Amino acid sequence: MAPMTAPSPSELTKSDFGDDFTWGVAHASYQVEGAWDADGKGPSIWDTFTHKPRKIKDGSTGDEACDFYHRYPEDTALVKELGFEAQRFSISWPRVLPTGTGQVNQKGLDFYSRVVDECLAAGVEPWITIYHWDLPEALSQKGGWANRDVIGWFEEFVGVISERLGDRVKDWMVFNEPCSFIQGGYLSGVHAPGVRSFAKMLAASHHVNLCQAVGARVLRANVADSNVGTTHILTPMRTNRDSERHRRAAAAIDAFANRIFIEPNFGLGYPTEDAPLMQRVERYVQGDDMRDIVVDWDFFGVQYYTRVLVKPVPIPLLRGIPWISKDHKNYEITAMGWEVQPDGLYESLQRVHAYGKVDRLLVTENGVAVPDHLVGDRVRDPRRTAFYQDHLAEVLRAKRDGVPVEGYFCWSLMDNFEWAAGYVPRFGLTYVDYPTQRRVVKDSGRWFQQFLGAA
Ligand code: IFM
Repeated sequence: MAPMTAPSPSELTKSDFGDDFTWGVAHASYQVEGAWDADGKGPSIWDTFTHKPRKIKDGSTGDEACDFYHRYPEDTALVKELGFEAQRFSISWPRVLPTGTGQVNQKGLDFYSRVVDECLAAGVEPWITIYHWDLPEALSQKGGWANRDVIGWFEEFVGVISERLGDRVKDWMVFNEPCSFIQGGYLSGVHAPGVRSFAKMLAASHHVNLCQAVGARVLRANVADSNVGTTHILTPMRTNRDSERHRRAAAAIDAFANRIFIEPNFGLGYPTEDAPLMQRVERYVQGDDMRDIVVDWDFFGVQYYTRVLVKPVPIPLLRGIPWISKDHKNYEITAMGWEVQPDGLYESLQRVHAYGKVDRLLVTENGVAVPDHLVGDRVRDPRRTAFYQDHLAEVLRAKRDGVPVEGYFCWSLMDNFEWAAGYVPRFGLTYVDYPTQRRVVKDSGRWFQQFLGAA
């Protein structure tokens, strides 16, 4: 069947997506919770990283963030008010296990139990991400994701969380975007823990891939009727020249950014053919790893923000791995400097579907940062509304072309701490006035409220 063209974005209706489609919002512990040292929480790598000078663009930290730790009832009510039926949040590992293993911090665990109860009482499904980047500092001191012992540490963490929350939470994602926290944390060093090492990046990649399988196994053992998936950012790679050199550059960066974190769990091994340097990952592969790494996901979470244009530029740190450039001339640019290319979402969904390894896909993050201004009690953000409409049209096109997409989560419910970029980029459907912590629903949030039939 020939692919359909995207439906007209402004004419979309909720019913186009079907009754079983899950509509949700997403956020993550370090980006929203604040309370960085409250009630027995241990430090995470992001606490350490942000407390160092010059790591974050605006010099900020997540110490207070959106104060979700105290405001989760109000924020959960907002999820409901806007018409979403699911709230995706993550667990801060050191809030629950302050030094990463051993002694459990009951107050930390109780907090997540209260968030779950709050969701259920509001009629909002809690969707939990086990790990969204805030490793306990104590474990980082021992090498973090680059130390193979992380497999046992992670197994313990997933066990503690799932035993406590698995009676009420059925929908789980093991990781959020391994590519981002491994490449950012161990290769470029722009994210915590700020390491720059090709070898450690490879070791950490393999360990995370093994932890995907360990996490899925523990969740399935502890949670009756579990729905277990994971999430990956998909970044389609483009070239602007039809040369063999450009094609090989795009294939190599695609292998490092996308395939290295997806294909081992699908039982396809590491994509070393397109990226010969990746063969060095074999140094970290032991015994039955490549058998144990395989996961039969209940669902696969696609996260999509932009596509990139690849240029074959050798960078010494990356030892010849081609890196990327942008083609800003032709596209609208977001506050993150990313090009707006909705059809890249269609392409990413099709790509995952084409592996033939997962029966159900969800878009577990998609959204945009644009410069927002609070004027009185209103934030007019037509560019964000248009972004969502255009991307939803691509989701629907994929669905109509046979991709089993079953849900869509906006990034994000509210403005929050955007990692190395601090608080300047605002991704929320809700504006956060950080000095007062007041929430103001933006026009895009009101659009969703209407679209979802909650206005
Ligand atoms: O804010 C992040 C999120 O933590 C992971 N996915 C991308 C978002 C926007 O950069």
